[in-house]
Amino acid sequence: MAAPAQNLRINGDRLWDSLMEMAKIGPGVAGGNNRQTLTDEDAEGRALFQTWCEEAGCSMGLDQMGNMFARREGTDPEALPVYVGSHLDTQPTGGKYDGVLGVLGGLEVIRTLNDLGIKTKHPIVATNWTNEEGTRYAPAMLSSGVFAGMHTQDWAYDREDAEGKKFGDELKRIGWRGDEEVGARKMHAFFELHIEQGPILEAEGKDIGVVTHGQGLSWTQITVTGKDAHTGSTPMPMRKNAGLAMARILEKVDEIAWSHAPHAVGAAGHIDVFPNSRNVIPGKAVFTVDFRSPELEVITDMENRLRVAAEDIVNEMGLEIAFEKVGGFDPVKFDETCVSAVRNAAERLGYSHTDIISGAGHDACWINRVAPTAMVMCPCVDGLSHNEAEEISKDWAAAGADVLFHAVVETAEIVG
Ligand code: HGY
Ligand code: MN
Ligand code: MN
Repeated sequence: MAAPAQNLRINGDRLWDSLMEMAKIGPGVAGGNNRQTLTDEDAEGRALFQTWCEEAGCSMGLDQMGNMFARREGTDPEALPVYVGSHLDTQPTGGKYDGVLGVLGGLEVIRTLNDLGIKTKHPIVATNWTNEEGTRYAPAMLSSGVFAGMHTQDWAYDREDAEGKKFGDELKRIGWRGDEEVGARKMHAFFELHIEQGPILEAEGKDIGVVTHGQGLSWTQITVTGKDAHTGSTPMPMRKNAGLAMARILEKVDEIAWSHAPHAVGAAGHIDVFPNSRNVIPGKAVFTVDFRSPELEVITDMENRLRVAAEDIVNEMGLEIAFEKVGGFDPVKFDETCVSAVRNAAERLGYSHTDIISGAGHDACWINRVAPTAMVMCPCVDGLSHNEAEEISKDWAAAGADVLFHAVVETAEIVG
């Protein structure tokens, strides 16, 4: 396939302006974003994205999980489209670029093709996947997971947030539940641009990460049950302290992850104690253990060792424990042809680049199961993400979008 000419570049100013415009929707309290999935702010961000796509001449599609598809026609309407996108939903203390760069980078590919009057054989579809973050509704990458056949739509619709609101009801409430069957769309390929969310590219002075693999993820929600009691008048030997048991288990999580250094990681980001009153010994603790590794057998080992250690801790303390797997996916190897398109694009454009394994999960990890898929990464400042201080440079954004443009357009086959 003919590659785009080396001098073809996206419009970095326009991309940056769009990022800053989108960042005004669902602002955080410290310069980032709180645009959680299926909130009114999510709906507002979707509407802005749709307006921009329609202004770029795209026809819009919406499926029953709220996944958004903005299609730019190709010269061969029968040719399977090249999809390009990510997610607009953010963490509660999220940054302005996690996910958003990939959605607006996809739109920028279309805008640039329009500017240059370039036709491609395959249509190109800019995409926004619903609920990538998995914060309000576990698991992460929920809707790309339904699209890839990893979850049923009914199961997804029944997922509840902390207030007991169901996913399907909230999707309908915000007015973004479409009619299209989820997963009916077939893809020629899928590309996702994303910030690295880690320190490697910046530390190595590389503009571009050529993502060859994604590490696997395991989320286990643990419920420890003890007994509410007075923190003052209850003698220490009589206590059934679920909070203490959780603390001891979380020490084990850290120890187990370190035992598989340097690549495995482990922590708990979701932690609730009940009744969470200053003078009540916690009778219940609910928390989610997040283990990750590029190797499936390491993930399995960490899960098994944690279960044994946690059961020993609660048995010794006379408490109860329950485990529920609430998310997970195996390590991913992306499509070599698509990965080469990304690497060759970086080379052609003169951007420094290195192969990298994604530490974070992405919609591309599920879409890779149903279509040839690859990712492009750009650095982020101090490797920081899932923090309102998340920051990238305009040049990094433009470089990532340039490489995305070249990989997508080469795969979509320029016609004229
Ligand atoms: O959890 C993840 O890796 C992604 O940011 N949702
Ligand atoms: Mn993301
Ligand atoms: Mn994220």
